[in-house]
Amino acid sequence: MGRKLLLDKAHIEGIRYYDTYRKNGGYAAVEKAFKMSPADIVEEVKKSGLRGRGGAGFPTGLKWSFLAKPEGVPRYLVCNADESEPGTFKDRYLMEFIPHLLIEGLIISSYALGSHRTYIYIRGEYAWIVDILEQAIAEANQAGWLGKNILNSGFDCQIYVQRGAGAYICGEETALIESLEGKRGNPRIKPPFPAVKGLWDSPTVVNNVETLAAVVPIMNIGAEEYSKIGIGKSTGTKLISACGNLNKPGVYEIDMTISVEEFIFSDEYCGGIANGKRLKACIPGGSSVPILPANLLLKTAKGETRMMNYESLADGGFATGTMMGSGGFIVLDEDQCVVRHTFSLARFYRHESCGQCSPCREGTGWMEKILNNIENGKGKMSDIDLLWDIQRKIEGNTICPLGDAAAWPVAAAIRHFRDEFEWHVTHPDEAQIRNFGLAHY
Ligand code: L3W
Ligand code: SF4
Repeated sequence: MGRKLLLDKAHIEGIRYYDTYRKNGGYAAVEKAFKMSPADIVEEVKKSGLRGRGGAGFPTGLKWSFLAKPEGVPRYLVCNADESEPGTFKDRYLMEFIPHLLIEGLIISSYALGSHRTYIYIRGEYAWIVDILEQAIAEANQAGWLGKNILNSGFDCQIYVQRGAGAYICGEETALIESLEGKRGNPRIKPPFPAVKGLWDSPTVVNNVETLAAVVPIMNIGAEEYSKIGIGKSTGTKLISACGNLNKPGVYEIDMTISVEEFIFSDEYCGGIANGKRLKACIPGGSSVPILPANLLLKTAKGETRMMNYESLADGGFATGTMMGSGGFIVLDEDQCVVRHTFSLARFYRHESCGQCSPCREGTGWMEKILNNIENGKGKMSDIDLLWDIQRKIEGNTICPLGDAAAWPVAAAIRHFRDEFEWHVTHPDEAQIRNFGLAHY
């Protein structure tokens, strides 16, 4: 049984409410943190090895240490709760069941960064969670954990919740900042990074929900102990939202030392593939990361067992590896059609492209049309090469990572399931495709 640091108390009845949360050790981390200096907390987070849980895996302490501190200019902490990556629903679980963990993490992080006004930017569709968070913030205010002169430290802080309006792109940190400022959520060119010029041109740290919640156990058990959990540069625990053709889809907390095989097949986690089917493929980090066929999913390029951590999932680069991403683990069984699946993702990215850069605006629409043709028996063999060419021209040529996110699933699908694309072209009248790329598991 792996160690739980975030969801260990999520099952306790009433943990959503302040009194129960407090009785079960809640807010002890704030008490501990306010006895330390802000700089020492930043150091502690650096030492813990915590990496951003939103998708990029950027070291959190390092990001915090980049925060500019010009005299007389406010600094902001923004919590990215715009969880919209297909297959990703871990932050929703955390906010819904144990909201005070996030509020506690936000208070500590705000103190460490000197943010007196901290924002939670939440996906618009999570309307009921807004109510849960508002109530938790009101309870924290009532109990004196927020507001003026918290714990007689002289530090004032308030947390505000802002709902998005349903655009995936607002999960990109600079688009989120634009939206928070009341503008259309168009990503900005980086640099300058938000740590230098962010919300209302002030230095700003944007972190994912799970990242900020993880600051609580780091304070409670100390950075040294936290850094010993997990492996290598994948320290601590990670929330994984597992979905698709699984016996037990859901949100799991793992300590990043388990194998992919154990995660999919053991009863402690996903309990194997539903309906006795075979595993065909998996996207382990949200729709933006490369899909892998079962044989490459379970073993790395070096033939080693693939583990559920940042390094092992990426082993071999994009030829044979993928990414941990946001931890949205999407599993496809033998009956699923990769072409159809890729078409569905392409449609999503075309719809969500903000349209600022030509390669993304034009390329996503073009890829969607070609994939629609191939999927519906109107494709040509040359379309497969054309698709490959288009995704290559998008990758690395756009303002924000949505362009890459649209390109990578197409590239990986063609790389690993080209035979399935070809079959669609040569069998235009046949129905659902089956049994391509199956590992003999
Ligand atoms: C200061 C520097 N700050 C980097 C900061 C930067 C950002 C963080 C990581 O995309 C990925 C994306 C999605 N000075 C800095 C610096 N920073 N250098 O570090 O930056 P970056 O650009 O690598 O990542 P990002 O823009 O945050 C995130 C992928 O995640 N993804 C998406 C998941 C979506 C969700 C969701 O819906 N909630 O999680 C999944 O894989 O495609 O590639 O803060 O400012 N020199
Ligand atoms: Fe907009 Fe796409 Fe360019 Fe990102 S890559 S800024 S979503 S057009």
